[in-house]
Amino acid sequence: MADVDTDFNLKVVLVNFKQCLSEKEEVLMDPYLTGWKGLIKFLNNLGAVFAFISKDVLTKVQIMEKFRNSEQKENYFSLQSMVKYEISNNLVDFQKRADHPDSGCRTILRLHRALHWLQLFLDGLRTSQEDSKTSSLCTDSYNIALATYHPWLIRKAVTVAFCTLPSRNAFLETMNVGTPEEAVEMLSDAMPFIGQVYQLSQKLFEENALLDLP
Ligand code: 1PX
Repeated sequence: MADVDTDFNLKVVLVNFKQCLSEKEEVLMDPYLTGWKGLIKFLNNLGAVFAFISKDVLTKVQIMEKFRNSEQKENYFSLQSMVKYEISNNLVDFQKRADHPDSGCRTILRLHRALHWLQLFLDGLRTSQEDSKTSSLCTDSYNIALATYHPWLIRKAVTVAFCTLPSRNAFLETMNVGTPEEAVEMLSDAMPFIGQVYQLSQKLFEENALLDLP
């Protein structure tokens, strides 16, 4: 029987981040969430040791999908409309998680930080030597983008999981876009869009003092 996921590759997933960018320089929610769902599939393929990570991302995507399927869906059309709506209606907990523990803003902030990790990691892979260690690239990016936001236990578990990652070239092949060289080329094409999504979101969160939400 044909594998239903034969056409599923990282290029298809990363295109979603290009589609997030609207003409008005907004970040559109639906392709953002679709991109994350694709990344979850990749994460699941990397082995059971990554299950605790993919479960957390999935929970966050589901929180956002609930907003997109609610009566307020238009307010969650883009990251910009979400921020405007949640702030002007006092739907964000700024000091500690209380009345609105799962606001869209704090949920997207977690994904936004993780997107920074992804950007650094894929850029590291793309520009590294053939004999570079995937686990080191992963750890370096994690230490820059995410580690400060995670407690000790998670940092340890993450470090153990990274050690199970395949070599650089084998990892590039799991992207399912051809040879390692072709994967590197695909990443070079895709990374600017991820960078733009990250920058626009960062600006939005910065301007609205949302970068430290509990
Ligand atoms: C073929 C290449 C594609 C690779 C795709 C990989 C996609 C990985 C996406 C990782 C997303 C991680 C989201 C983390 C969100 C987060 O920070 N959550 C924590 C805080 O949330 P809370 O609601 O409690 O405030 C939460 O506590 C975290 C739980 C689990 C640990 C998260 C570790 C993140 C490590 C990121 C590296 C992923 C390794 C991928 C290997 C290639």
